[in-house]
Amino acid sequence: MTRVFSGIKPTGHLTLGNYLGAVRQWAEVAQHRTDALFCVVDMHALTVDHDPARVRRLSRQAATLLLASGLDPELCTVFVQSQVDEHARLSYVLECVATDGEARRMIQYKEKAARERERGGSVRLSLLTYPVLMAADILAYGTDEVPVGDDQTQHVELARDLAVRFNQRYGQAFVVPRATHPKVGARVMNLQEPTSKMGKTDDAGPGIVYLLDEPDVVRKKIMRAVTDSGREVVYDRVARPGLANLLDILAACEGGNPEDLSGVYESYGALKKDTAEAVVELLRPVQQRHKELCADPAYVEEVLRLGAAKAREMARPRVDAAYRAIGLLAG
Ligand code: AQP
Repeated sequence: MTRVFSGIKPTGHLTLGNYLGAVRQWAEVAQHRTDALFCVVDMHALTVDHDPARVRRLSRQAATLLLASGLDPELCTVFVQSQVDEHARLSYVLECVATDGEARRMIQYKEKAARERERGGSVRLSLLTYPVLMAADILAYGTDEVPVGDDQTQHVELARDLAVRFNQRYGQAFVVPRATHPKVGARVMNLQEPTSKMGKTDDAGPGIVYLLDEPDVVRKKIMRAVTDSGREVVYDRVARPGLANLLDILAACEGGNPEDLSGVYESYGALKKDTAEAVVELLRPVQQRHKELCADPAYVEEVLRLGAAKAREMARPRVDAAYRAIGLLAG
C-alpha cells in the first residue's frame, strides 16, 4: 500500500491555504486510500524567533484542527514530531549526506534569512538545516507520496536527492518519495497581496483567512480582497493575480475549474460574494468539530500519544538500518 507522510508547522494559526493546499487532501483522499501519517512538525517552528509557550499552544491547536478537518485516527496516524526521536536521529545522518550548498539554495531559507537580516536579527542555524530535518521526517517512514502545497516542492526534491544519494553510497535504505499537489488550490495567495503566498507566519492581516475566523470576518476579508483594474472576469494568473486567486479559491471550494468559473461571472462583486459564502460553508463543519474537540482535550492528547507510539515503531527499524549502513554502531 502507498505510504503517505505530510506535516504542518505550528508557526501560526492554520490558514485557508493550509487547508486547500494540503489538509483537505489528507482528510478527503489520502487517509482513505493510503497508509498515511500526518504530523505537527513542531521542531520546524523553532527555526525562527519563537515563544515556547506559543509553540506549545499552537501545536495543540494544529493537532486539534487536523482532527476537526476530518483526520480519523482509525484511518491514519496523527502525531507530534518532537515526540518521536527518530526524526532528529535521522536528520543528523542526512546532514552527513547533504551539502551546505544544497541547503543554501533552498528558496525559503534565502527569503526568511534575508527577512531576518533586514530586521537586524540573527539567522538560526536550524533555518538552514530544517529542510534536512524535513527530509528525515519523510524518509523515516518509507514514504512514497508527500501531499503538499506548491511551496514545498523544492524541499521534497531535496528529500528525493538525499534518498537517492544515501542509497547509492551506503546501500538501499530509503524509498524515493514524490510530492503530490491538489489540482486547484496548491498555492492560495494573500488576499491583499495576491502575488505573495497566504502564509501563517505573515503578520495577521486582512489578506489571510484563518480556519477559525468567524463567518463575518471571512466575508469581510474576501469582499475586501484586492482585485485588478478592469471589469471583465477572466482567469489570468499573471495579469490578474487577485482575480485568479478568488477564482482558484472558489473552484477549490466547489470542486470546479477556475477557467470555467470565470465565464459565469459578470462582476467582481458577485464573484467575491459567492467565494465568501463558499469559504464560510467549507469552514463551518471544521469549526463546529473544533469546538467539540476543544471541550475534550484529553481525547486529543490520547490520539497524539498513541500516534507517536505507532510512528516510533514504524520509523525505528529504518533509522537503525540507516545508522548501521552509514557506519554507526547502532543497536
Ligand atoms: N498559501 C498556501 N496555499 C497552498 N498550500 C499551502 N500550504 C501552506 N500555505 C499554503 C501548505 O500547507 C502545508 C503546511 O504548511 P506549513 O505549515 O509547512 O507552512 P506554512 O503554512 O506556509 O507556514 P509558514 O510558517 O507561513 O511558512 P513559510 O513561511 O515557511 O512558507 C504544506 O503542505 C504547505 O505547502
